[in-house]
Amino acid sequence: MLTRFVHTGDFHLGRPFTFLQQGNYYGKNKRKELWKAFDEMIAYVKEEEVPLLLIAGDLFDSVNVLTMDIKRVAEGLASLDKTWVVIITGNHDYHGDSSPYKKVEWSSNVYIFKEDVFRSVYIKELNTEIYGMSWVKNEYRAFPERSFNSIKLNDTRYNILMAHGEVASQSLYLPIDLRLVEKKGFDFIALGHIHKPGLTPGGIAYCGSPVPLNFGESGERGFLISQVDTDYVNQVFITSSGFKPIESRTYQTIEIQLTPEDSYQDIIKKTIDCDSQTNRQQHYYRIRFSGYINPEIQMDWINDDLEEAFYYIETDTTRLEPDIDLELLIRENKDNPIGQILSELEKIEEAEIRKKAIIYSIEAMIGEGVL
Ligand SMILES: [Mn+2]
Repeated sequence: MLTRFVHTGDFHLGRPFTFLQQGNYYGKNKRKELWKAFDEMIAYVKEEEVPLLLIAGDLFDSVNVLTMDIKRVAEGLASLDKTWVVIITGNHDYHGDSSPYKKVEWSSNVYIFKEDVFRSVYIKELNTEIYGMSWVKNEYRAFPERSFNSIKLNDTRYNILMAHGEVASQSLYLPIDLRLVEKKGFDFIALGHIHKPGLTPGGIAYCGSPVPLNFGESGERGFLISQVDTDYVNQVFITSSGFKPIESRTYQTIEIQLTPEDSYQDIIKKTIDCDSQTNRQQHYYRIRFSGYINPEIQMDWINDDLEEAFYYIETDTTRLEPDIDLELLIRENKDNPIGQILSELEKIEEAEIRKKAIIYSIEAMIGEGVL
């Protein structure tokens, strides 16, 4: 009887994180963090004696990951002597000629789907049948509908579907039609590929990436744990799923509004005040400045001046505009070359280009001490 199972995937193990700063100090930390999350997931499954672990694709970041990394995973899974592990491959670790799954030996508790049509594996002691499709190349513009339609579920078993793709009508990454897969009557649908975790009341789930991989991946991360109860009267299974968070450094994008009254020190203070000291020393921050700034202030060194206050910081000043009264400037300079340049630039028709041209010239003139 199946009592509980864990659904995870999209670990992207072996990803060579590159950060230009500080001799790739961040990349090394990120790599360690990914392995720590994998080890935590394994430790949870082991301690809780979870009988089934589903890995829904992109366990590895590419087909070129180091063999030592693949062995590390194989050893981790082999240590789960009370757990069946079922794996499908994704677009990153597809099962082609150089498949990472061909490079090492897998223990007998691990089952890997190796075809790009739906097959199933029945685990008798859990009365559970798992249907899955793996990637064997790096692009699927269509769902393997014919093999899916030929699936005939045995209702006395707990039935799981595993697929790695995108819920969309068109995609290069295996488009999945939810209505089609829902109709079949699976007890749980374990999806991979989309890194944002999501769970519907009908038991369709994206487990998400257990560790966020970039600034696009905000919000809580972890894996899904489901509890299965059997309603013997009505002969149905009742699945309740929840999210088990894994702690890791998160990505924070913060907008900071500046005004022309802000001095350089005010800007530094405003930025540091965006979060607590503990958080700033823990997470990744992308600070986006916007609004109007005193044109005397140069933002070229802002990142350097803030880096000690943050574990990681990057700053974006492209939305900032210098606070300049253009009409006044043209009027005051109407009899000299500065005024002539500005009124020439004013004739540019495209508004966005006109604005940029005027701002850059004024900044250059301030920089040269002409203004
Ligand atoms: Mn993927």
